[in-house]
Amino acid sequence: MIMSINPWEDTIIALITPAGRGAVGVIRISGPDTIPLLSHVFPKAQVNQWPSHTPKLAQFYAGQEKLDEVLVTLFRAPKSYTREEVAEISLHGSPYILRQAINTLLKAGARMANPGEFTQRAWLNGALDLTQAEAVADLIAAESALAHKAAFSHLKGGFSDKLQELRTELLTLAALLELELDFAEEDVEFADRTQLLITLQKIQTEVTRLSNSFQLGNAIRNGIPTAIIGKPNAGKSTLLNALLKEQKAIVSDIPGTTRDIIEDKLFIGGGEFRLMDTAGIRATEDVIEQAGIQKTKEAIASAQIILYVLDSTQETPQQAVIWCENNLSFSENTQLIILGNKSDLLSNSIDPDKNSKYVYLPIAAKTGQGIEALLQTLTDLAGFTEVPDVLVTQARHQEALLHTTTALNQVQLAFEEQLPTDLIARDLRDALYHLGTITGEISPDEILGSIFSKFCIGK
Ligand SMILES: Nc1nc2c(ncn2[C@@H]2O[C@H](COP(=O)(O)OP(=O)(O)O)[C@@H](O)[C@H]2O)c(=O)[nH]1
Ligand SMILES: [Mg+2]
Repeated sequence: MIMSINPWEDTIIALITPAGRGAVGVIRISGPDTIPLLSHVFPKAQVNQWPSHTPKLAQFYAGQEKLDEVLVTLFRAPKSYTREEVAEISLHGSPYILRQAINTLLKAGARMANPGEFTQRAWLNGALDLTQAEAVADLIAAESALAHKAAFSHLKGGFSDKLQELRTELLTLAALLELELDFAEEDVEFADRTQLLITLQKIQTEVTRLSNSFQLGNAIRNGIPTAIIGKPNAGKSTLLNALLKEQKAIVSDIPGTTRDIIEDKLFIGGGEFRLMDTAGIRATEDVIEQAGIQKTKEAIASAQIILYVLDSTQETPQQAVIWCENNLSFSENTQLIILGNKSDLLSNSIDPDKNSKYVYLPIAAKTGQGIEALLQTLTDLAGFTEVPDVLVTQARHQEALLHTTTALNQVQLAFEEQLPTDLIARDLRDALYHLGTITGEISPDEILGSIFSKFCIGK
């Protein structure tokens, strides 16, 4: 039995490839006992002499049983993902082999890693900051090109660098004010207040820009919930199928066919739309259909984009708008698009209301007419065509930025009302604190450090 000296610095293992049968299954080990554990399962090898970052062919022993011939790579601390001793063993991906291998390592003293524990260790050991650690999970979860790009940019420190810039500027401000406090008795004003205000406003603008980018960032990270609604038989399910280019939902001329919400993901313009085909809204005695209509209402409440499909032979765009305004309660961030479906059945095209604030598009879901225009409209509305380099994708970051803004507004107010320096400095520290929680590097000593490094007071 191998035991670690510090129980909190134990050695963790996990299968890091998907569970089940595969050509290869990879087990990762991280912690101080990595090399003893390897020596235990590779008794015939000179593990101690293995060079770092170099795959080795070796015989894996589960006790007396020669279990598998594997490739194993040792990553010596601190040049590893977690900065600890790490090894990755590529075994044949048989559930039996992988189970036996894990059991052998556990019996030899390793512990099963908790979810995210490798990345947590990487963060604790300073290999990543918090936003980068969060980006690891996002990168793995990313399904669209834009979600991937945003996560990868965060992982590479794009967001951290931006925050660091803001932090440095705030620290300079704070340092100037703290300096004044140190010389409080002498009643000196080191920092020109007008200049400070200009710097402050620049930072405020930047923090606001970042926090405003969350709407797009969130849409990119989680996809845009998009509800397809309308009266029974308008052609909602036909539209879902046309957008997805597959027969996902049952289409029929019997009203009330769709009851459960039918969901699928649509990837266009690099982004993701979470389409929800819903039960047509009407008064009905059918309890199952009623339940479906209830679900439709929930889908509408959760939607960011609503596609109202109307049967152009039955309903005009104006009637649809009136119905929507009377029956839907959507927030100002919800976009409504009116789709005049079955336009193939009309002899004359319909003139939409030019003064309407809603987008109107004539389509024929059955023939595909107008679908391209709809896809383009969706991409434009989503903002997927103009994505800034740095954007906020997580609610936690957005929340911290809002707290930062509140604190910065306090600072501005304090400046304007010429409040005592110590009060301004306190609000500034508040702003720094909230900004620091994003990357996880809050330490008030930094302010002191900044004074000494920049002004060489030496006292
Ligand atoms: N001519 C024509 N028929 C359509 C069009 N879209 C749907 N339909 C028909 O309208 C009926 C109802 O369609 P469905 O998609 O099930 O409507 P839903 O109840 O809104 O989901 C079906 O018979 C479809 O084939 C269209 O663009 N043109
Ligand atoms: Mg339907």
